Amino acid sequence: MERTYVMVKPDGVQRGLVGEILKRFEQRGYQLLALELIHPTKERLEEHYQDLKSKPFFPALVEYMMSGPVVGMVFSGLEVVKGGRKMVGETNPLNSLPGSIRGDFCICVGKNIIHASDAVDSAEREIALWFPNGVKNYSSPMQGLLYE
Ligand code: DAT
Ligand code: MG
Repeated sequence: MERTYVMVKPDGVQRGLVGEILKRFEQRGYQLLALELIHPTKERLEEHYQDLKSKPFFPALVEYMMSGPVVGMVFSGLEVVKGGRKMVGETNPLNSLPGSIRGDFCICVGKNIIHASDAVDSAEREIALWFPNGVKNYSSPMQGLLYE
C-alpha cells in the first residue's frame, strides 16, 4: 500500500491543531503507521527541503521550521500521496479552498501549518529521513470496510 509523510509544522503544533489534522486523515480512512513529536535539527530540515536550497525563502523556511517541535506522521492508503495533498490544499493558503487543511486553518505561505509529501518517491525518501529506525506495517479490520 502507498505511504506518505505528513508533518504538522511548529505553528500547527503550538496552535493545538495536531489532533484536528490527525482526525481528518484517520476519518478519511488512511492508516496511521507512525507518529512522533520531535525538535528537528537544522541538518535534518535542510535535507528534508533539499530541493528548495537555492530559493530566496530557504533560510526563513528553515528558521520557521526550527521555531518549535513538529509532529511527523506516516499514513498508508490507496493513492494516499495524491489524496493527502488534496486534503492539505495549495502551498499558498490564499489559494487553498475551504475544506482543505490550509484553507480552513491558515492564511500565509510562510505559516502554512502542515507538510505532506508531493510524490511517491519523495514520500519514501522523507519517511526514511524522519523515521530512520523504520516503520512497521500492521493489518487492521478497517481495511475490509474501506476497500472493495
Ligand atoms: P508544499 O509545502 O506545498 O509542498 P513546497 O514544497 O513548494 O510547497 O515548499 C515548501 C515550503 O516552503 C512551503 O510549504 C512554504 C515554503 N514556501 C514555498 N514557496 C514559498 C514562497 N514563494 N515564499 C515563501 N515560502 C514559500
Ligand atoms: Mg513540498
